[in-house]
This record gives sequence, structure tokens and C-alpha cells, in this order.
Amino acid sequence: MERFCISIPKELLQRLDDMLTEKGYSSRSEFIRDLIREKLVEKKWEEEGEVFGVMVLVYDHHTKGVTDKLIQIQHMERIKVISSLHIHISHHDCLEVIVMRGKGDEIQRLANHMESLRGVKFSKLIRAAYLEA
Ligand code: NI
Repeated sequence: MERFCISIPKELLQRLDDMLTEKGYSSRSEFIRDLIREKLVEKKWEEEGEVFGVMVLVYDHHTKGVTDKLIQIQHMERIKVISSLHIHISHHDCLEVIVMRGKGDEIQRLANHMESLRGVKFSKLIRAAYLEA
């Protein structure tokens, strides 16, 4: 581990400490490391490297065509869907979790496509990436 000093306005440090307490972090260092990793994951999404996307969807499977379209999208060649989980949450609605691997912009495009389908009531893409650090 390397150590370094940073200068930070008092108010900002107070905000940082409030966040640490709120989230239950035991040290500033651990929190700062996580913040840096978060930035690196964002950066990886902007660049050409391989990233992971986890899409959560809630949709009404009675809406005409939505199930077929979702399957069709997931079969697109350039994005690899690693895994998906389907839960029937009510008579009408399904919850689906889709884990994808590929380039950031391609995963994002796919996510946008799924989100905009008629019958999709909720959607959220979680942007993840593997970092060596
Ligand atoms: Ni279902």
C-alpha cells in the first residue's frame, strides 16, 4: 500500500465523514479506494474494453410482442448474454435479470432498446467491470 496526503475543504471533509457513517465504512481510505474504482469502472465503460452490464426489467408479458422482442434482443450476436433469471411476480408481470458481457456502448444500446419496448414498466442497467486493482 502507498500513502498520500490530500488537501480538502473542511465542509467537503465533513460531508465525506457523514457519508462514511451513513454507509458504515470503517475508514476513509476504504471509501476513497471504492470511489476511485467507481470512476475507473465508468472510464472502462467509455473505452473499448470488455465490461459487464446487469439489466433488471419488470414487464407485462401480456403486452403483445414484448416477450418475443426481449428474446430477439438477447440473441443479438455481438452482445453475449451470460445468464438470465426470470421470475413470474404476478398474473401479468415478470421480473427479469439479464447479465451481459461486451463493449459498453453496445450493452447500453441494447439496454435502451429493451427499456423503450411497450410493456416494460421498469428497467435499470447496472454498469460493472472487472478491475485488476
Ligand atoms: Ni413470467
